[in-house]
Amino acid sequence: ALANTLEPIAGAGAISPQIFGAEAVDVLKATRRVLILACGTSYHSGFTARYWLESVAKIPCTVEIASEYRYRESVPESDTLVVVISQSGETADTLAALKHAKSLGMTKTLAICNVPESAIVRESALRFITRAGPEIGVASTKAFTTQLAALALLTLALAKINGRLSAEQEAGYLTQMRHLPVAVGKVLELEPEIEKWAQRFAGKHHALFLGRGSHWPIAMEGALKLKEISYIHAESYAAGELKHGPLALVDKEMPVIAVAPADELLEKLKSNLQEVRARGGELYVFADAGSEIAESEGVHILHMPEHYGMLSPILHVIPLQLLSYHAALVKGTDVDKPRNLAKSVTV
Ligand code: F1P
Repeated sequence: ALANTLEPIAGAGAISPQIFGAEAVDVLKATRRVLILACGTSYHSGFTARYWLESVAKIPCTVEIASEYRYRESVPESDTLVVVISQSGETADTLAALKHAKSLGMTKTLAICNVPESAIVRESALRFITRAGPEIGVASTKAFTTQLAALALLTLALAKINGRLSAEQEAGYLTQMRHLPVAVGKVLELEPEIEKWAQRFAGKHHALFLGRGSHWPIAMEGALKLKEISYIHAESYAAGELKHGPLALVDKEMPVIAVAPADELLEKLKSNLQEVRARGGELYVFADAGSEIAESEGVHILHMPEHYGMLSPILHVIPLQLLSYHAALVKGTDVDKPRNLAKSVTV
């Protein structure tokens, strides 16, 4: 059954054959909850997947920052699938968190990783190799989008195995997945506009990223990318949290970047954006085709080519990556080798 779900994608080279193995099917069948452990960008892909696992596969999911996990007295739960996510497969904190989970008796482990011969893959019972190709720079970009694709497939596999996916829904999701490269290509065509926006960030020292639902972790990733490669201090918040503190930071010097897909949370997000505008904050909004948000004084809008349903986070992160990249170019920082950061954090 799993092979049937995932086979069309295998043709696109995105999935390791190991996941089709009988062992994987048995593990997924017995999975009642998922614990995701990861650091940095990989943590953000896990955080996005939590929304998918809960809403599509109806499986409870916890996402933990791997560098902290082992310092908590967490209570192990049976039937848990531990998913560790790492671009490099060598991140010491993620490896330690994985070993810690195993020492607590959670031995059903799956690595989502870009490097097949890595410590984290060796330590995991199952592996899903993302095959994004080597990341040239320190900051993860294509590793992130392929992690999301892998996690979407894992969600569909769990949903199907547990009888949560109709044949019609499965066909719909897989069509969307197959169309993803074309959709990504169209998003990349927005680059010249994003480059113009980036010019406005040259003199900025702070930025705020807002999102809601499954796009909150995308806002988090946008803020992380901007920090990592342009050294602009950036924070991200679930948009509803704005009034609980961060609104105090907003003035005309504070650019506010909003991830605004045309989903059921858009109306709520729009009222958060009005709160920002009322304090003079300049808004940069990544909306979808069809999102009714009007451009006005201090409100800049870019429309994504289409709304992409469950997989929308995969598309919405791309303009944020491009914005950070161009902001870094404008500031003259080294986008491939940011100061103080290492490609794999092995200590
Ligand atoms: C985790 C990570 C990256 C970040 C930087 C430092 O790496 O936080 O997300 O871009 O390279 O390490 P990994 O476990 O995904 O390899």
